[in-house]
Amino acid sequence: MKKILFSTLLASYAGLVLAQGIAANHAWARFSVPGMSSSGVFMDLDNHSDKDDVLLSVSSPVAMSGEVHETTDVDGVMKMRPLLQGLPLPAGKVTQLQPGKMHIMLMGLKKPLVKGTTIPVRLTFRYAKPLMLNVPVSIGSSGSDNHHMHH
Ligand SMILES: [Cu+2]
Repeated sequence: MKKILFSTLLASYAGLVLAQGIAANHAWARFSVPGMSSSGVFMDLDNHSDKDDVLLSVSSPVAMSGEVHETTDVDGVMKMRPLLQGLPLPAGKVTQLQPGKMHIMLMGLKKPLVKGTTIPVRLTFRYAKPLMLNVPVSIGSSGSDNHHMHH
């Protein structure tokens, strides 16, 4: 829990972006090093409309594709798998994308994500207008979150 709060603090300057009922707060992307093919993007998605929505797809010019993942514990090993139906965003609720939980994965990175830079990320919803975010790249928490994750 402490780690997650720290990550949120690091990313807090990402600010608030509104688009027809969905706001993305505290967005950040985990830095990557050469050779890493994927990295995570985390944020709070606030659906302050009165209609349930779904995050359908994610894309960024820095990656071949984007996926929404959930993390499950399979016999003590954390595994990630894509949410093929998209990520439900219940009306009036904040849905948190966090390391070790649900998250966005940028797959097939075209270049390393460099700390201190920002990357464009586009979110497409079932009802709300697409969101274009400039997501800051950060080291996040200790970096240990990913050690037990396997695709
Ligand atoms: Cu993942």
